[in-house]
Amino acid sequence: MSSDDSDEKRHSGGVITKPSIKVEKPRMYKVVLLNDDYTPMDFVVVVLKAIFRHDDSEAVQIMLEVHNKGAGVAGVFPYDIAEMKASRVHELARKEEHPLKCLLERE
Ligand code: TYC
Repeated sequence: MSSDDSDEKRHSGGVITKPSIKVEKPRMYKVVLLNDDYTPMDFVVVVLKAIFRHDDSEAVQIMLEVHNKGAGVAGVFPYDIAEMKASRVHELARKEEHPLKCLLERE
């Protein structure tokens, strides 16, 4: 590329214009964990640590929020990652025969 046709250097009437390259920010999705009466609290904490990389105190806090309010946000991610984490939650829960569920909510 020659030095005078790059986006950064293009200008009109002495005014430097913004580069015309469009960079969309990804839509973000909350993974919302749902309460139930049967999944053990310890298991929910393990899930929040293993799948959402929360530390022990964050994981306990989120688990208690879900337990007390009915739902709570485990994390916020671009769609593909949110979908993958929700699948891993359901897979782990099914394996251990717990009814734990989560859903995605667009931010
Ligand atoms: N309510 C469950 C219990 O009392 C604990 C629980 C917390 C279950 C969060 C699901 O997403 C959940 N054992």
